[in-house]
Amino acid sequence: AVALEDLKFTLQEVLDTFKSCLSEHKEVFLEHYVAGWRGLVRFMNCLGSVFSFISKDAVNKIQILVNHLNGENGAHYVTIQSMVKYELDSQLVDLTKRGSFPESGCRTLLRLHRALRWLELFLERLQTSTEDSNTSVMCTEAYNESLAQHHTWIIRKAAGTAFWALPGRATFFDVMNVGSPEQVMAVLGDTLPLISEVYQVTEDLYAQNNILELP
Ligand code: 1PX
Repeated sequence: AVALEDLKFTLQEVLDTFKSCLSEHKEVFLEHYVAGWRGLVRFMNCLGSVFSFISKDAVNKIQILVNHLNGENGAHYVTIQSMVKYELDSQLVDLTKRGSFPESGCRTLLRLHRALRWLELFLERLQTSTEDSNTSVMCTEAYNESLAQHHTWIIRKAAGTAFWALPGRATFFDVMNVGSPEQVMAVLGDTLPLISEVYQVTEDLYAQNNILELP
């Protein structure tokens, strides 16, 4: 019962944090972005231990960003926009090959940003799915269209194997604990546009600064 209440709280929190991510001038608050990811990771942890190698990497990247936020230059990390400007102006980013700044905010956030695209594609599929749709297939397709293109063969193999351990659609909806399938659809309908917008704003920012391929 405790776990289920946690989940309910978590999914509501995910929804709320992605809502609060964007400022009125379409800046993305790093604190809320990171909080959104925390919620997603908590949800993923409830799906089983086969996903722990994925959540470990996500947690690691979240922590790097939190350290920047809480560090002495934290004021530059309030929004993704200010972070990019600060790190590029101060030459704190490895642009072509890995070197002195393996933990730059820019390259770290880029990994989560790419994963957000996976999430967008997966949730889109979930939203248009029917009772007999297969979550593993939806997850694999979303992955192949997004993150896979940035992963090595070994990671793709490991991820592909983990996807087959995903619970089926009905269980997946139960675990979300937001109510009937209709209510799940409503939550998805609420969340997806926000996630898409946060994704697009970040994507445009990275494209404008020519940093979509950071090593
Ligand atoms: C309502 C549905 C919610 C579902 C929530 C699921 C949250 C998923 C969170 C996934 C976060 C993954 C971050 C991956 C970042 C990454 O690409 N890292 C790689 C590159 O990093 P590097 O520092 O070396 O440049 C790194 O090599 C990654 C290793 C771990 C494997 C990553 C596989 C990603 C699969 C994503 C799909 C998650 C499926 C969860 C099932 C629901």
